[in-house]
Amino acid sequence: MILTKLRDLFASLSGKRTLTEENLSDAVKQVRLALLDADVSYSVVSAFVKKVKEKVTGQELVKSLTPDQQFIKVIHDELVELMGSEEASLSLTGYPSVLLLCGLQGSGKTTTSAKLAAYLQKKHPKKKLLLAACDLQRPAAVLQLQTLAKKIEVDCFALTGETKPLKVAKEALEKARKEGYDVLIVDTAGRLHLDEELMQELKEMKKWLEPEEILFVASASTGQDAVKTAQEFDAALSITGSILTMLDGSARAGAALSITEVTKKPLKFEGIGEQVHDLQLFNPRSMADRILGMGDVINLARRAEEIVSKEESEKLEKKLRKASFTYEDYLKQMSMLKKMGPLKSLLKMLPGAADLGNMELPEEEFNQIEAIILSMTAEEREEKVELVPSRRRRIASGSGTTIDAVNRMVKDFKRLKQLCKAMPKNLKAVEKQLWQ
Ligand SMILES: Nc1nc2c(ncn2[C@@H]2O[C@H](COP(=O)(O)OP(=O)(O)OP(=O)(O)O)[C@@H](O)[C@H]2O)c(=O)[nH]1
Ligand SMILES: [Mg+2]
Repeated sequence: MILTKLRDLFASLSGKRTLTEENLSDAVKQVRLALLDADVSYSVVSAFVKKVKEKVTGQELVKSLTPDQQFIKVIHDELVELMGSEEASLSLTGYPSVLLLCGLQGSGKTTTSAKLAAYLQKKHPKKKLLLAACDLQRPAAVLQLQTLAKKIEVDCFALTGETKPLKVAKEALEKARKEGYDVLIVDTAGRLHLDEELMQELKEMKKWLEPEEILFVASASTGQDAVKTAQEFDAALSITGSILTMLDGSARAGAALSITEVTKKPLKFEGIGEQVHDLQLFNPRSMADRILGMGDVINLARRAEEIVSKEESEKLEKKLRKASFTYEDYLKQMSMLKKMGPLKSLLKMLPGAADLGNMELPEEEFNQIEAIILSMTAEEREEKVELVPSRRRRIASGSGTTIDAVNRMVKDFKRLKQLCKAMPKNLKAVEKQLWQ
């Protein structure tokens, strides 16, 4: 990880009061490599490194920061600034507000259209939403959107047999106006390459729909191509923002930097899975953390907050710190995690998540854990008595599981307890490192 490398590099600098051209060049080289490795486009990396260098050279050190901390802070701040500093929200002032999604084939437009509807449904439950299926290029595209719409119970407008997307768009807008829909989300056809004819079609749609938001959807795996594609979509349509999908995959997050740098438009959302609720506001600070390799603490906290009331999570945190975390709490934690979606994607966001590799639990195992804990007596759940073999046997038969399963659960519980105890310290260390 870039942080470790930098720390090694600067270990020799302790005692020095300023960062100079000389002691910087190696560090800058590391940053350049790390960004290229994260798939940030070459031109963006060069511009970025130049800016960091200017900012840092000769800078008087803040007393409380060591040179490496200072340097990392500058990089972090620059990354955040480049990606827009603040979270950007959607503009929704029209009657209706039209959101037009565009992007290359397979970038996630259709899924994201439905995800946006699900997001707005949750955020603005009073708003009436309409999806419009304007991808007539791919035979199954209309059905795909209709199926997703049905799943989240949002209306979807489609015209069977129609071949002109503009016609569908016009009629959808008419319906939205007539029937008092607040938001119209328009899914469009994908482009394999930047294709003039299809781009023209989008331009026409833009003219008719006068969208409040034109959102360029790109997959995080786009890598180096992201710059060119984003540039062309922006040049043709003057996009209002972007959405980065597939951030849950193995792709590096570099496209986020490239896209914001070339379009100068905010990244508004990020897609983090295939399910309709796997969409969250793009947070520049959290993405900078991720690029620097610190785990995605902010997003984890936010998703957890959505489900657990603040009070409850504070209580839980206190318990974790004091190690008075019981089986009862474990069960609560498990069911919260279950609600939060795939455990794996959550655990990946934690700093030091590699240690948690074996903690991945499939759905049936959740149920098994639940059954086991529910078969324990109150005293057992609070760890007031030792779980001797005879107790474990009783629990196994009471929960319809096996002694092995009970043993495994106990072991996992103890392990989680230990990890959780260490976690707040991790978080503090990260904070300290950056902000002191
Ligand atoms: N893992 C993951 N998969 C995603 C995400 N967003 C979309 N997908 C998947 O990516 C595939 C393509 O998504 P679509 O929404 O069909 O993409 P599209 O841009 O509409 O594709 P075309 O209409 O063919 O241009 C689907 O299998 C989606 O389930 C994401 O954030 N994470
Ligand atoms: Mg599609």
